[in-house]
Amino acid sequence: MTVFLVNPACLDARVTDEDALLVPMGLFYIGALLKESGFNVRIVNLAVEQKPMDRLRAMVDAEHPAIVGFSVLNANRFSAIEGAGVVKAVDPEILVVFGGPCATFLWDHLFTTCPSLDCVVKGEGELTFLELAERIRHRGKKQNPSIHGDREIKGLALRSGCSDGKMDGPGIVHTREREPIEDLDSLPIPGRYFDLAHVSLSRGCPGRCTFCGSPRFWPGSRVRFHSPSWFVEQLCLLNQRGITHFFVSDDTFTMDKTRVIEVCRLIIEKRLSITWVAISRADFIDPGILGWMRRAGCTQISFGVESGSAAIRQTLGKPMKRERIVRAFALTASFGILPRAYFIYGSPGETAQTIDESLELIMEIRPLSAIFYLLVLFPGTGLYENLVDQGKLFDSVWSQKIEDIPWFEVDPDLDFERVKAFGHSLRKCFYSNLSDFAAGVQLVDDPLFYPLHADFLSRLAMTFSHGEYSRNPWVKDPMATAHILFERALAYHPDLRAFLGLAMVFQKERRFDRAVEMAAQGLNHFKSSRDLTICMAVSLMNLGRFQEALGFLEPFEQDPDVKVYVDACKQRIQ
Ligand code: B12
Ligand code: SF4
Repeated sequence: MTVFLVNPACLDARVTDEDALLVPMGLFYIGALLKESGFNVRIVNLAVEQKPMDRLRAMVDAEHPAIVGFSVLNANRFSAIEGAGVVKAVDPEILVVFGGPCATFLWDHLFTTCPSLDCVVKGEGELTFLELAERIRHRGKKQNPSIHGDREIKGLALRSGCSDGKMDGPGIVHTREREPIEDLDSLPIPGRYFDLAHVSLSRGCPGRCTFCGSPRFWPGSRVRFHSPSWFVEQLCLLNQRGITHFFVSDDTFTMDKTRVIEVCRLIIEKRLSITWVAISRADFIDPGILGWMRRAGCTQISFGVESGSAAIRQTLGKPMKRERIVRAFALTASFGILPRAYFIYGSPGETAQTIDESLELIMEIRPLSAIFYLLVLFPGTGLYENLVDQGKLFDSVWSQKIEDIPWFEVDPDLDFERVKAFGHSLRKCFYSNLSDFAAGVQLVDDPLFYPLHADFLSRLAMTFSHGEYSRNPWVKDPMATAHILFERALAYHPDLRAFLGLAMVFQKERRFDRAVEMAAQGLNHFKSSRDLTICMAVSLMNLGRFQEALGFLEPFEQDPDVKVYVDACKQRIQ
């Protein structure tokens, strides 16, 4: 029996944001469990299709799945609704299921607006969906969508007449609530069946942030974990298939220090050559854990700072002490892990004064990366539910073609122009001071970390010389910053990226003699580096030293990229 698991497309086109095109991790978890139970599973990513509905129609027509499950966020709900219609138009007997945060909190609205929707899986989806699929496998498609059986399937909302259960609203019944999966390790490893780079060690968060859907989606303050060995086994499997960089997507990865250190110990013991980034909170960071994380390949930790105003942090449900935030950023950077700050603006109570406080905090924490989000509302968050309770907002608002609701639209004290100006001043402050933050970063003086410091500084330098920061007009003299950082890197340890980067900076400055010197120093350490060799040859060519350049290029003559240079040298020598 075939099951389709679909990632619908977001409403707004995202030209540069590849994140929004990714299949959510939960679909891989569900897919792995179904595969292990003998189902034929197809992951369908509509977000990357030019004509998503045509593609879906063609696939359903060709493969006739028994069930099509859509992973629904608020941003992609219209694509899910349209997709459901497409599926039913091909074959009305196919069971259409919605799951994910939007389906969990907005099931009522979705049943009303999507006649093709048969049932909603609320919350954690693996076991509910598996039982549903098994029921259909045993009873056949014809009897669906009656989920009737000897045993009720917990965790569902479905149209009446489909099952016994508790009636809620016109024609919708709910089965009993499903208990959380106690042993997350009992789930098959998604990486055994699929290629994915987003992984997680836990489910849930002890936080209570009022703008975040996580606390109500993964209810209870109790966080559940995979064991370190399960987690690292998945990394190994994925790494064997060529994935070398991971996004650890736990809400607060460093919550259980002992477990995280064990994860790091296993990564180091297995000599996994990977890099990874994680998300944490300033109150779950200390030098012990950072040292382990850095040695195990962690290159960046993101912290939700949210605001420089203590009052706004309180309103947003994150009453974190300022000193803790400052300390977490300094500590993280000192271990050569890039500290990234998430700020939110346009919050309840936001004024020019609170924005000034955020600007001051930016100057104090000196983040090396920052993302500034406009506060938006989603169902299931404290802020949204309060407004609904007060009768100021209704779920019917989601009939409009919007991905989310900016807070300023419901706040008489704010308006678009003011909020836009707030965002502008935050971004300007960060980017125009970034060169100073980066050049002045203070690192722990421990020889064990010197090679890692060189790696960190040269990566950071690259973002100024060739990456994101090199193109940002607010960033002051990015090349000079790159130069300082590459030199600092080499003062710690011979680092291939730093030699190459510095040689390329000299090339850009047309100081080819210095570029040759730098490439030569690099080649002393990294003799077989193709990139350094090419850099050396190109610098020599610019100095008119074609014969020497040819000497460097000849070992790589077969490489089509190199052949151009070889031919050019030969021409000039003749
Ligand atoms: C990591 C993450 C991302 C990663 C996702 C990487 C990946 N490949 O998974 C990235 C950075 C790409 C991302 C992007 C976005 N995200 Co995000 N993300 C998260 C985060 C922090 C964790 C998600 C996660 O992996 N959880 C663990 C897995 C196991 O859970 P899951 O994927 O939700 O799946 C489970 C259930 O939801 C359910 N389920 C899910 N789908 C389905 C489908 C079926 C058929 C069934 C039966 C069940 C089911 O069962 C699954 C297994 O138990 C959550 C917050 C949170 N803690 O949940 C926000 C969150 C999901 N993201 C959110 C948002 C807004 C976005 C963006 C729209 C942001 C943007 N403006 O672009 C984009 C949209 C991306 C897209 N594909 O459409 C919101 C969604 C709010 C809402 N109600 O819609 C959340 C809840 C955060 C918040 N603000 O509260 N995100
Ligand atoms: S924002 Fe982060 S810390 Fe706050 S509740 Fe959500 S996941 Fe937890």
